[in-house]
Amino acid sequence: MKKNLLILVTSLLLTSCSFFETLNSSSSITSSVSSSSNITTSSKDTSEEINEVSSSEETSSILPSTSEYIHYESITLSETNKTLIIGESFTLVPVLSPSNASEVYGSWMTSSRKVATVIDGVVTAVGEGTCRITYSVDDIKVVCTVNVKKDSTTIPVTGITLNKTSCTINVDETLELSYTLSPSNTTEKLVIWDIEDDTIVSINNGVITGLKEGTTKVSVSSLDGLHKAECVVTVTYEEVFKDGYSLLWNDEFEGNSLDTSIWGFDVGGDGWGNSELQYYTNGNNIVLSDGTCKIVARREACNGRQFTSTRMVTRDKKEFTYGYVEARIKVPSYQGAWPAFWLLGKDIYSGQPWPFCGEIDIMEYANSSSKLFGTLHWNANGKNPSSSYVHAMEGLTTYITNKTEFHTYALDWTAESIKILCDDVVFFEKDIRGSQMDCFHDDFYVLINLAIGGQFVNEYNVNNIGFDKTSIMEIDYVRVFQKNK
Ligand SMILES: [Ca+2]
Repeated sequence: MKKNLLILVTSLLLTSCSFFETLNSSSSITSSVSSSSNITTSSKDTSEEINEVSSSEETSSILPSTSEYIHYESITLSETNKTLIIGESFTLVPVLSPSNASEVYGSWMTSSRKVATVIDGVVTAVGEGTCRITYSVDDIKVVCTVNVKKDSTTIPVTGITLNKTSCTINVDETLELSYTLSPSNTTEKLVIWDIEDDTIVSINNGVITGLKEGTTKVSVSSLDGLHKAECVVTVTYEEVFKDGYSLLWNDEFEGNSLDTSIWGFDVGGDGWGNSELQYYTNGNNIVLSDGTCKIVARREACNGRQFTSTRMVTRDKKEFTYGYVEARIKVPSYQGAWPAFWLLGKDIYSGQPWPFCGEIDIMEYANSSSKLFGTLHWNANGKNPSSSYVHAMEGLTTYITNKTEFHTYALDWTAESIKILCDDVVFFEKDIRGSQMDCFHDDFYVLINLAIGGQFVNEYNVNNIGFDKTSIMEIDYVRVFQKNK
């Protein structure tokens, strides 16, 4: 790898991810990215419906205990005959006489769940035929006959396929299976998902999640059960491991929301000491899906800024001294992009202002350049805040092909030295045993952010920022190991 030496000791140059502002806790605007949805009905939904039918059938009538109870004389249903088309539903209502009779609690039953289901009076046509919907109170039973027809425009399903016939996922990993019905213009869009062994995977609208090691089958069927496709799912368990080290903490970004026991947010839009253009929201620009965390920057007005983004931090949650810190990250590339993965001394807001607290920049990129920066910042006279302020900075750069693809960015931090790596190759190393570098022997926390514009990228004009609506920085994992003694 090509290396460019960059050694500077200066009082104010390239302040990088350095910040003086206090935390701004003002509320952020609400916005969110909704993940793509489809029109499937999951097996879970379907089975829940059936369970509800069963339980309501077993419900016995209970008379309310009230002194003003007015007993009914007769009960009829709002309809006694109904013709429906498959997929349609309507609500049956018990009609009491006299009309001021007290409410009664009866139970609903269908004579054929293959023709129509009933839940709390809501009748849904599921298959061709005739059935009776019965409402029972005490010894009284009232009936509505339901005829279910196929719509003359019904185009039945003739086949179903899955996008995968086999797949392998890790425990806690998710994967979305999608199905295709044929003909493509079929009017019967409902499907049923099923799992052979639901202790190995779970499924929700086609999204499967590995639960434990093993192999099972996931299937999707047309509603009439005549057409079915299967995928063999193998779940593996791959331990997060580094030889000679123990895992201190990690976040693999599985699931749908950020783990707040690990991450918090720096919120605000004052430029963060670097004339940055974005407003950092309180997590509104974070999306978790498919096992990665996305920081989604948006071109949108917010609290006087024209962009929103996120700076996620482990301050007060995960702070540590020394270790091997690694993240697998994809960064965006355009004029104004400033993605960063870095660490700050934990006392930056409590007695040890920057740069006395120390800063370790593991990854920073500017604009669409492929030049990767790894940099340290500290106070040249040591971390004691009463010593005079002399910003010291030292780092190196290297060139990374395809920064928009995943790379691992890492810090190997011991009592002796700090090494910064990309894809397991050290590109910057610094002995930190000198007394002026005492800040690097104290607790730090992790920050990951996507800044837009500012000093590091030398771009201050919102019109020059090189994305239209959204820009994404994607993080597969963050892992922190400590060397075994
Ligand atoms: Ca992951």
